[in-house]
Amino acid sequence: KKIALIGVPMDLGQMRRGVDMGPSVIRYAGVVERLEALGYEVEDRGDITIDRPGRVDVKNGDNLKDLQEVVKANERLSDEVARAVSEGKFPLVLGGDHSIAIGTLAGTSQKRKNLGVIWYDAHGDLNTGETSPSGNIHGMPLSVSLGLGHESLTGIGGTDAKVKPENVVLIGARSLDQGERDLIKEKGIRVYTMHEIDRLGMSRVMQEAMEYVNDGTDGVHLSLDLDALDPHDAPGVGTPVVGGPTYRETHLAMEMLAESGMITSAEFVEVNPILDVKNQTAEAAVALIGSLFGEKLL
Ligand code: DIR
Ligand code: MN
Ligand code: MN
Ligand code: MN
Repeated sequence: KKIALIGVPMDLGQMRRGVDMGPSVIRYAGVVERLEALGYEVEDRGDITIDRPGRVDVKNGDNLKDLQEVVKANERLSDEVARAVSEGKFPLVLGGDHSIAIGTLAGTSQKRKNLGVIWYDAHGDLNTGETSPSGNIHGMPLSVSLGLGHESLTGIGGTDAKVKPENVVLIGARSLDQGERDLIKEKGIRVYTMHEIDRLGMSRVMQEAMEYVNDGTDGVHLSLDLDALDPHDAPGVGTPVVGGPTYRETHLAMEMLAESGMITSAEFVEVNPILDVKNQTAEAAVALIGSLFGEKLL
């Protein structure tokens, strides 16, 4: 029961400053103590170094903002995650914006060649430079991990695709760009939008989603974007979307994942204290991490 905690103070994948303080405020909200109380040995490896350009939000000719800096940080993160996995530790990555999932998945997939992925997010993060309306790389990490997009991103941790489309499930989606919808259809990616959550309930959705990603895979990664939650429960995010799963529903999802024992790596991203209300979103992240690692009232 060993966890390697890795902070990634990245804010260059999107345009709201402040999400680089995510790892710091999640630690401040007591993540290490919470996990230790559950009996885990937590090795806090500190933060990955982010190169900071003098001017941020600079798009290159391929509609990618701050590409070089995002690539460098994700290469470092990939190495650090791969090291944790090879030492038999559970990598728990704290963001930072969601562009860091590129490095987490690149690192995890060094060992796990048939990785399942649960993408819990209001968004699809399935854009490429060609389809992105924003040029923000935090809207692209899942497509990059599928091997799509700019080669300096898809090449991090090796040129192979890190994840197969049939091993991915999206939960909580309610904002998808046209190119993302097209890609979901083309690849047949499984998506539980808010419609399915409303109709079936979170319990049934999680049951189905877990069966789906556990089938034939050699590990399952949870990528949890705090903007998946309804903004009432997680206001401290850069791109809130109304009408999301509640704090309670998300706890249920984490508790079901804990009971299944299938999760082998995880990341919690997009906590932005500048936009938050009294660290509520960081505290939600820590409480959800507690549930994911088996915390129970009785
Ligand atoms: C939008 C927003 N689809 C984009 N994406 C976000 O910029 O690509 N992902 N916020 O979490
Ligand atoms: Mn999102
Ligand atoms: Mn499968
Ligand atoms: Mn996201």
